[in-house]
Amino acid sequence: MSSQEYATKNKDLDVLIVGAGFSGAYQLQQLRKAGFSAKIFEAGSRLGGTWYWNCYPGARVDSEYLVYQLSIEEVWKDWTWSERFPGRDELMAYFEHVDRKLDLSRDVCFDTRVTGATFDISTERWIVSTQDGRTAHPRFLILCTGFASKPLFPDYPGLSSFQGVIHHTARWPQQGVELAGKRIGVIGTGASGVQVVQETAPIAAHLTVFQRTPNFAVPLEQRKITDIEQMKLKEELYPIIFRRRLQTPGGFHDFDQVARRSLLQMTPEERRLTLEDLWGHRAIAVIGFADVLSDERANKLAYDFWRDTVRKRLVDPKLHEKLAPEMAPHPFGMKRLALEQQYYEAFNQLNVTLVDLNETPILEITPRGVKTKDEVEHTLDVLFLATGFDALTGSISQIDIRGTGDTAIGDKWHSQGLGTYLGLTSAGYPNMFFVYGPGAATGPGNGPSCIEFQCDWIVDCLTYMRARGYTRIEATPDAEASWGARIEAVAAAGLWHRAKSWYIGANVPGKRVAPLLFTGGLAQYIKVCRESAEGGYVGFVLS
Ligand code: N01
Repeated sequence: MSSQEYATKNKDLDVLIVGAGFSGAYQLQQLRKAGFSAKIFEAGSRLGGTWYWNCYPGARVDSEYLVYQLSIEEVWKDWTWSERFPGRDELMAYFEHVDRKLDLSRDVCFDTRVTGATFDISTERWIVSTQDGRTAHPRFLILCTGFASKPLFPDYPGLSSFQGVIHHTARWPQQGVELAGKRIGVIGTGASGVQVVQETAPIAAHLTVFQRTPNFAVPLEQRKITDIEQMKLKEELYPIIFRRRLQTPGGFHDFDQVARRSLLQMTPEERRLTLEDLWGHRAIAVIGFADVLSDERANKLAYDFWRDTVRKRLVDPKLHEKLAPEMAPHPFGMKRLALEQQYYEAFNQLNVTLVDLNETPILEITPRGVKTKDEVEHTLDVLFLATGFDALTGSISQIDIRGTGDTAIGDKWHSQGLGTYLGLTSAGYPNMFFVYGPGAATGPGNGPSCIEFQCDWIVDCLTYMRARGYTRIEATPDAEASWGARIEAVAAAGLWHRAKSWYIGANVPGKRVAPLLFTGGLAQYIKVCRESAEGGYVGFVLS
C-alpha cells in the first residue's frame, strides 16, 4: 500500500508522539519523511525535552558535541557549537535551530501534558487524553518521554514549610533565581548536584552541600571549539562519526583507545601511564576498559586511581574520607559518573560546607533551612533538591496507560517486574513504542546515538506494516520474557547490582530493584533489534 492510500484509509492521525526532546524531534522528522502523519504533545513550552526542564544553574551535557547532536545533515551543516560540552542555553538555541530547519513546531502542541492512554481494541487506535481535556486517536503511540521526566522528591518532614526558594533541579524556574550573595543549600550529589555545586560555590555567600553518597566525578575537560575546527570535521568526518557511534558499546566514537583492553592485565607502569594520559583529555573513557565494569579487581584499580587523583585536589585531609573514601561505597561506574569542572576545588573554599548525611541525617526542613540530627539548623535562602528521578520506568508509568487488559503499565511493571520487548514495546500494549526508556541501551552511554537508532527502527517497522496492510503490532509475552531474561543475565555479568543506582531502580524508596536497562552496550543492542526486524519482526504478532 502506498503512503497516499494508507493516509486515505486512516483519516485520523497515524502517530502521536509524547515529548519533544531529542527523541520526539527526530522521531517526528523521520515519520514525516516516511509519509506518516504525526503530532507531538509536549508538556513543556518549548522544544528541548530534558534541556527545557533542567534549567538549573550549571546544567551542561556530559557527552561531547560531536556525538551529542542529530545526524540530520540539514541540521548540522550550518550549526556551530561553541564548546566541547555545550551548556543548557546553547542546547536550547540548538533546538531552535533544529526547529527553523525542520519546521517541527507546527506539529507540536506545547503545554500539553498527556495523562492517560487507552488502547481501543475495536478501532485498533489509542485514545490519548491530556491534562487540559484534549484527546487524540492515533493508530500508534510513541512515548519519547526519555529516562528522566519524573523528578524524585525527598519526603523530609516540613518540606513545604521552607520560607526561602526551594525547587527540584528538574523543575527549576525558567526565569531563574537570584543566587549571588545568597545562602544556598544543595541536597544530592549526582550529576545535577555536582553541576549546581561547582556553579554556585563561586557566587554564594555560603553553600551547604548535603551529601549521602559521594559521586565519583571525573574531569570534564571542557574547551572552546572553533568554527574552522568544526568545518574541517564536517567536510570529512561527521558522517563517519555518526555511523561509528552506533558501532560502540556507549554510543561514543572515541573510546577505542581503551575498548577491549584489560586494565587488570597491564603492568602497573603501563596502567599508571595509560590512566594519566586518559585523565588529560577523556577521563570518562575509564569505564570503557573491557574489565572495569565487570571485574571487581579491575574496578578497584580504576577506583584507587580516581581516589588518589581526587585526594590531591582537596586541601583539608578531613575531606578525603568524605569525598573520596579509602574504600569505595559501591563499585566504580555502577552509579553514573558525573563529569566535573573544579567540583572538588569548591570544597576548599571557606564559604562551602559539606554535611555528611550518614553522620548527621536530615531531621526536617524548617521555615529557615535544614535541620540535621546534631540539632544544627543550616539557615538558607535557596534550597536545591538535586535528588534525581524515578528514572526509566517512571517517565512512562506516570501516565495512566492501559492496553488490551485493564492493567496500567506502571502496575504491570510494579507487580510483575520490568516487561519490555527490546526496550521498545511491552506485551499487552499494542501499537505502542517507547524511546530511550526502560529495557534498552539507555543510561551510561550517549543519548542521541541510541535514540536515533530506535526512532529509525520504529519508522522501518511502521513502513513494513503499511506495505503489508497491517494495522496492529504487539510483542508476544514469550519474547518479552526472553528479553527480560537476557537483560538480567547481561547485568549479572557486571557489578550493577552492587550500587543503589537508578539503573536498577534502587534510588527510589519502595521501587522494585532489578536491572532496568540493557547493559550489553549499544552495538549489541542494535544487533538484536535488527535481527528481529530482518526476520520479519520476530517476537511480534502483526495483523
Ligand atoms: O540524579 P541522581 P541526578 N536525601 O539520581 C541524592 C543525568 N544527568 O539528577 O546516591 C538525600 O544521579 C542521591 O544520593 P544517593 C545523568 O544520567 C546528566 O543528579 O542515592 N539525598 C544522589 O546523590 C544522571 O545520572 C547530566 O545516596 C538524596 C542524588 O540525590 C541522571 O541524569 C546532568 C535523597 C541524586 O542523584 C540523574 O542525575 C544531570 C534524599 N532523600 C543529570 N534522595 C549531564 O549531562 C536522593 N538523594 C551532565
